[in-house]
Amino acid sequence: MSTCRVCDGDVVEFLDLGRQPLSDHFRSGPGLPGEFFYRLAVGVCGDCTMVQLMKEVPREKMFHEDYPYYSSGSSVMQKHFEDTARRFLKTELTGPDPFIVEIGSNDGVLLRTIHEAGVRHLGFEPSGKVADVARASGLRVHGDFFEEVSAIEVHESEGSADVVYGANTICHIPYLKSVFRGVDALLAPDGVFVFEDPYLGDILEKRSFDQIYDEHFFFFTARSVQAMAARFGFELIDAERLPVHGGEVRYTIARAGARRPSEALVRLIAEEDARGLSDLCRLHRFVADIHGIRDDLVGLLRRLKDEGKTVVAYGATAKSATVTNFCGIGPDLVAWVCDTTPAKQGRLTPGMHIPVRSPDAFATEAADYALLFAWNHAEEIMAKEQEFRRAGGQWILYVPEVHIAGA
Ligand code: JHZ
Ligand code: SAH
Ligand code: ZN
Repeated sequence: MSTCRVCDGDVVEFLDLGRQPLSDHFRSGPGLPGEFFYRLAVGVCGDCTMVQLMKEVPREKMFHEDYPYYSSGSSVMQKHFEDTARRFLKTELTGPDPFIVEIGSNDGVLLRTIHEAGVRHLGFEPSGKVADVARASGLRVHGDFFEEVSAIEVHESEGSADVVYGANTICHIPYLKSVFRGVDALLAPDGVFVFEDPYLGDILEKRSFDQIYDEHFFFFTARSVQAMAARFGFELIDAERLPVHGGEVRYTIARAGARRPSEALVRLIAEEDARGLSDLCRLHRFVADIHGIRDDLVGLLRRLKDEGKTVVAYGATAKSATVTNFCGIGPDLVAWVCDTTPAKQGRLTPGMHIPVRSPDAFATEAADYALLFAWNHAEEIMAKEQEFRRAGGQWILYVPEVHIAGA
């Protein structure tokens, strides 16, 4: 049992993914001392239905100078954030001196478009090198964690924000009470707090258990976010399903009573209630699914090894740390993994120590099979790696079940 980080209710554990390393910690050598491990387990709050990790990893261990995830690494995601920024410019940032604050602005993938439009902005980004990339393109970035104290400071110097936005960041923050108090201090009376994160509904349906790792602390539903917003004097007014990162929802929150809830929100909540998304029996079925995927994937990789096939992987994702460490997949089953991120290349994956190489190796060293760790970018990756298939290569996917693509 643990205590809910939103409502202080009792959280009941339903899934134990065992001993796990930091999902974005790529080491330069296996002999290096002191790799950090923790027990990755997930529970559901009996009171407010929020699904959450049983224990948090200290934030400085995850988000620091050398944090290696660069949001602009996917052209589909670049387009997604450009569209998102344009929408804010059109619908919310229309007053005389509009101001948008982004929580987790990373390399500036969203704020770039805001800046080009000449609109006042500020990113909160504690991870040093990714923030520097944003600063190099002229963006204003505060190198701090967003929480109550830092939000109040920014409000004192910059005034109220019309939009507070966070993509793939709010679900990373266990101290959400402090975040909501910060948003309360910073947001204009008719402003909106908008965030998008992986959707529990998609995770259960796609059995994408790899969305569970140290950085992903919360697994939201419209129901749980609605209850959370109300607790802090806000109101959930819209929920929009998004296709990115394997299925997300964008939540729009306003001050209580300030805006009318949308039809789409009412529909999504009704659908969630019908599916019983946070019922323990539904969650236990998910746990059984995960064990099936582990058996199938390890079985397939062992068979391919016995047949003398070469297997590599594509995308040294944070998500894949959960898959490799939970399934026990090391360099004996997957020779190496390719990734476009220079900060990951030449290093080893967390825990299982699979070497990371540049995609050049993928083009020159024809493997028989490629395990697609970045399955959420399947379309983009398969489109640019068509030669792999032409040369006889095959893609292995494990979402929503273990299969060979197109087979
Ligand atoms: P991708 C990270 O998760 C961590 P990850 C974080 N916790 C989160 O929530 C999401 O991002 C948003 C590479 N790649 O996006 C780049 C190629 O090599 O699935 C990345 O290393 N070639 C903040 O790491 C990785 O794959 C390509 O063509 O699970 C993709 O990581 C493309 C498109 C990507 O997120
Ligand atoms: N918004 C981008 C980045 C997601 S990565 C995208 O969707 O691709 C998550 C980012 O949040 C990391 O860069 C991390 O450093 C940052 N982060 C984590 N906790 C934070 C906090 N409390 N305040 C601001 N940023 C935070
Ligand atoms: Zn709760």
